[in-house]
Order: sequence, then structure tokens, then C-alpha cells
Amino acid sequence: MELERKSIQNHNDRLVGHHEKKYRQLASDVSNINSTLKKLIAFQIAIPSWALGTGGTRFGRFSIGGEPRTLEEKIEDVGLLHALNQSSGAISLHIPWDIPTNVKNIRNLAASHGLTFDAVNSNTFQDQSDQKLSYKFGSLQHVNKSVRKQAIRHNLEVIRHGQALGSTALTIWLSDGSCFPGQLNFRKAFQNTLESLEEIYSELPRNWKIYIEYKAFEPNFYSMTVGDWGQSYLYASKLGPKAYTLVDLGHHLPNANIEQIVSLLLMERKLGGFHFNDSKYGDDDLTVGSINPYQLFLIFNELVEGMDANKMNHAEALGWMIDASHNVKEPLEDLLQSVEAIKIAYAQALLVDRRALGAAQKSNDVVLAQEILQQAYRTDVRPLVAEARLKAGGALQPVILYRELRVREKLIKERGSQTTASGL
Ligand SMILES: [Mn+2]
Repeated sequence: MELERKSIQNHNDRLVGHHEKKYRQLASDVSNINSTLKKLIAFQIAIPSWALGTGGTRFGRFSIGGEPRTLEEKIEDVGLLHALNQSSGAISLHIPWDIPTNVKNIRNLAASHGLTFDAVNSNTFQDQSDQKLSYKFGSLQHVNKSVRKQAIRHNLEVIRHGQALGSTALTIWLSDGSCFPGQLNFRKAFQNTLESLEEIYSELPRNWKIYIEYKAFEPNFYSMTVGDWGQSYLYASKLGPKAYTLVDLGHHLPNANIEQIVSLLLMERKLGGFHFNDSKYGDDDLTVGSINPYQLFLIFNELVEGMDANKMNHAEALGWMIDASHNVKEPLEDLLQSVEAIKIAYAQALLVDRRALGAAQKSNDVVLAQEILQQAYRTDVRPLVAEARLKAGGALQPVILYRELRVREKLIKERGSQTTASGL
């Protein structure tokens, strides 16, 4: 289904008076309001194809109904989100879940919704039915060269699919590792993985990047072969200038200082991409900003500071994506909430008085430094984010309009109540 422009217009007409009152008050306090709005409008967050249905659990899945059954329907769902918030202008595909049958049609469909194709993701953490060798004991790290070759071939196939669609990055997340001490020779596992990655890297198209995503634990519970940012950085450094580390917020041990990791990776120009989500315990795949919005702000504070120091374009220099999927919320409403949380944290980070913070740091004024950060964090920037959305042609209140339009009911009518989207 597609949203009529008229329904967004009617919604905005109804709310704009109230909005303007709140926005004007906030805008008068922001010194660089026009450039802040411009940055907010440009900032797009890619939606992963696997977040459009319920999932995110290895236990029971409870379908919400009307979940997308095909790649076409996944693109339509992201198109709906983008029409509402004008901030979800890209989709990230997972191969083999999302292999297009007709590339030209898929490209046209995406373009008609104003969407581009973000990084493509390979999958060697599951065995596929037509696969000869098993990944039970790893893929790129495997002790058997034939298994490694098979996983390399898969990654090259993913690049080809991505190239056909106009994507320019490959994200590799490996479940490789070991569950028990003694199972694996760490050094050999690293060397095998590096050798495999080198083969993939050598086939990377000229304008492409490769993102090496790390995760502390799960599905392996003793060691992960790309277990933290140090290991990812080591691979990315050895591979070369087109290889970067990808930070997924949920892939750290509890209380890890992610903002510091981000800062140092940016310093080394090795931060390539970002996967947003939130967690209470570990990789819980919860809605961005639902558990720890202050941490999200602190991360964005470092992102903005580091990108500005490197003179990077905030919207384009890194791959921004949501990576979450769970079982109880309406998936599209959840994604609207996630995108909103990301934009709020970004807007707050843009408000930090950098000169004053620098001066406070130089004079070891710890109290003032905290005051400056929290001044930005405690500013209600929602009218600012809404104004950016309004200017871009989106809805002032995306979730409210989504409900008013009864989108889910219409999707269930169109697709059925028992549909399940592919993914985890
Ligand atoms: Mn991820």
C-alpha cells in the first residue's frame, strides 16, 4: 500500500499551529538553527529488511499479521516509513533472504519510494538447504579450506547482488568462534579468517567498502573470532583502506564505553558503519533509545565531535542503520520510534556547545563539562526534529498518523494474518 500525500498534508495542517508555538520557542535558543535543520533533514537511517516482521528471538515468533512476504513488500514497507518520516531513505538487504528475481523492477520500485540500497549483508551463520558444507564449526575461520571457500564464494555472490542494485558496501558479521575451551586454536582461527577476508577484499569493486562487524558473544559462548572492536580493527587494518569496523550497539559486554570506542575508531578513520538498537543485558535488539537514551546521546556526541574533527559529512561519511527485531511491538511503529530516537540524539549532539566544552576540558572544570553536556541532553529537541520532518515533507507525528490511517489493518487485509517475514 502507498500513503496518499493528502493524508500527510491533512495531518500536518491539523497539528501545525501547536507545533509552531513549541518550535519557535526552541529555535530562539539555538544559535545555528538553519544549518542544524539542514543536517537533520539530510540524515537518513537505513532500515534492515529483517526488521519489518516480528522476530529477534530463538523461541516462539508471534506474527503481527500483514508481514511482508517478498522483497517487493519489504521495499513497500520501508517506503511507508520514509513517506511518514522522510528519514528512512535506504534499505539494507540480507542475502540469501532477499535475492531479487528481477533487478530492474526492484531498482525501479525502490526509486519510486525514494529509497536507495544500503550495505548488503552476507549470511554464513546458518546453513541453507542447497548448501554442500555446514557452517556448524564456523565459516571464514573453518579448519577445512573447502568450507572457507564456500563462505568466500557466498560473500562474492552477495557483492554481485549488491552491485546490481547500486549498493556500495558489504557488511560481514560472523558467528564464528568456539563454545568450549580447547575447541579452537585462536591464532589459526584468526589467520584463516584474515586469509578468507583478504580473498573477499581483493574482489571488492573499486568504490566499495567492507564493514567488519564484531560481537562479544552468541551464538558462540566461549570465544568469538571477531569478538570486539580490537579484533575488528586488526582485520580492517590488515585488509586495507576499503575495510572498516562496524559498531553494533548491542554487540558489547554490559557497560562497555561505546562512546570511547567510537571516538578512537573515528580518530583512526576506521569507523565505517553503525547498527542502532538498545539492550538491557546483551544484544536484546530493543528499540533504539528505549533503555539508555543518555548513552545514545553520548555516542552521538562523540560521533559529531569526531566527524567534525575529520571534516566528514555527517549524513554520508558513515553507514547508518537500525539493526533490531523483536517479538512484541508492531514492527513498523517500532522502526518509526527507533528513527525518532536516533534523530533526537543526533539533534541533541548538534546542540552541544563545543567551544565551551573544549575550554572546560582544558581547565579541568569537570562540573562545567557535565553541565554543558547535560544542557544539550536535557533540551527537548522534539520540535526541532519535527520541524526538519515537516520541511522535508514528512508527517509531524508519524506514529499517530500511522495509527490513524490503520496501516496494519490494511496490510493484513492485503497480505493475510499468518504471513511471516524472512529473518531471525
Ligand atoms: Mn548488527
